[in-house]
Amino acid sequence: MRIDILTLFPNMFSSPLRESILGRAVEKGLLQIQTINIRDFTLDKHQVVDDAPYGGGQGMVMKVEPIARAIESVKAQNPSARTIYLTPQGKPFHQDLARRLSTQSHLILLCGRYEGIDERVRELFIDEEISIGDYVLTGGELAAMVLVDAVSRFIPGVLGSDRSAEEDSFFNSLLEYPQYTRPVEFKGCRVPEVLLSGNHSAISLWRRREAIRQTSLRRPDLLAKASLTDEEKGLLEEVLEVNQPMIAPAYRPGRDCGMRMKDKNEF
Ligand code: 4FV
Repeated sequence: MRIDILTLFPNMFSSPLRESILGRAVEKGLLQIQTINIRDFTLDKHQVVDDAPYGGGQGMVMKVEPIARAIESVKAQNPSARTIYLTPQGKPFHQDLARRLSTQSHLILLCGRYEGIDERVRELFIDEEISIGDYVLTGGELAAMVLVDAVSRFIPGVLGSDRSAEEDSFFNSLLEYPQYTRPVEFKGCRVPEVLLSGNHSAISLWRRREAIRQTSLRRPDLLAKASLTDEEKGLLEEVLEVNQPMIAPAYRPGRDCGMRMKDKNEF
């Protein structure tokens, strides 16, 4: 996959795209990432990329011409590249969207700054608008990195031979089951016996039940859109009987093992 990132701060991408899994994916040629400085597409000696908003108001707006030239320079090489603008006004980013974008061969990511971009960029060049969350960043760069990371995990070979992004959280809209590794006991907290049993069908049943339990406790909204098997529906019934009124331990770091009773006005 090729990804061209249009930004006023290309250096922000140097280390995140050089480290660890993404860095290796670039080395292995599974990912070609190029940062393009929008300022290089200004024609004036002061390289102006922003201006005051027509109609008044606070802040500055990114000018249409440098962005247009930058996008056209990439589209000249590959007219079928898909242009995405990272913005709070975009559709919410999620795992299925990441999986869909991973099937594209060439993405252009536009990172906004200041109050945003001239609306004509949207009208003339943007194929899709994506938001990583309902909060305002100083720029679209971090959002672009989040998207590159989540999408890259679906590219075969990026996660390494034995791993595929298909097993992750949100696979089938369920959160992941609890993970444990050595030591078998820590501060009186012991690894669940079933995981030490070597009984793989019992382990996989425990993991499916725990994935459903964690999802029902932390993200019941996800359960609503999960397509559960009949067996999973049975597990959910069980879990719902047991759960009330317990909550997940993760909300109580450093307390004793296992579940605790919920204080009514906790949340
Ligand atoms: C954002 C988001 C985001 C808005 C103003 C950049 C900033 C500034 N992008 N998901 N949330 N962008 O906050 O994607 O131009």
